[in-house]
Amino acid sequence: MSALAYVALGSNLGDRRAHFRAAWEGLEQAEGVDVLRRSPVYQTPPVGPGPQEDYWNAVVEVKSERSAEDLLALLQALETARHRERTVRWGSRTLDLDLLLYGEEERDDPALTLPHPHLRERAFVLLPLADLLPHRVLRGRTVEDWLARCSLAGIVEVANPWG
Ligand code: A4P
Ligand code: MG
Repeated sequence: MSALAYVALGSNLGDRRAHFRAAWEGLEQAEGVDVLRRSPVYQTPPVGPGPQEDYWNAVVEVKSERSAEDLLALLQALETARHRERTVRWGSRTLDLDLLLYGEEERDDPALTLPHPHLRERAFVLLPLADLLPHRVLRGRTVEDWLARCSLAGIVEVANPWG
């Protein structure tokens, strides 16, 4: 059994390019994960408390032979490898890897909610997801329809982000 899964990357602390590259390489090298496509990278104004740097955000499409739990465990290990510290909720972070979608799976477990709980309201995830999967339906609307309801103020594409 394998599933198409979508992973959101976010970073606003330290060397964002290096964190993104490490995430990309970590996924490429992981057993049971095939990286298929990556979205453009966007620089996005922070959503959350206090003064924070702008984020880089992107979405990566993978084919996963791993279960959803195993894939999340891999993402958390890759975050930890970039010295991610969990202090302030929605605060600055070196690297945030969220599992947005895992096949068609839906579940409400707080340890792993699918689709990702905030997916439908956040331009910083919907924009890169719409680049890869515009027509996927979430709760009665397509990804691009959800995106059309969000403000894109302050969001710009990063030139040559992986270079
Ligand atoms: N968890 C449950 N479901 C999932 C899932 N589908 N994917 C649990 C990943 N994790 C999931 O996550 C907290 C808990 O969520 C974990 O224990 C996991 O089991 P976390 O990564 O430790 O904490 P967090 O990221 O600080 O919290 P949260 O609520 O996930 O924050 P978000 O939603 O990731 O938001 N502004 C911009 N512009 N760009 C950003 O990327 N990111 C955030 C963080 C805030 N503002 C931002 C951005
Ligand atoms: Mg997170």
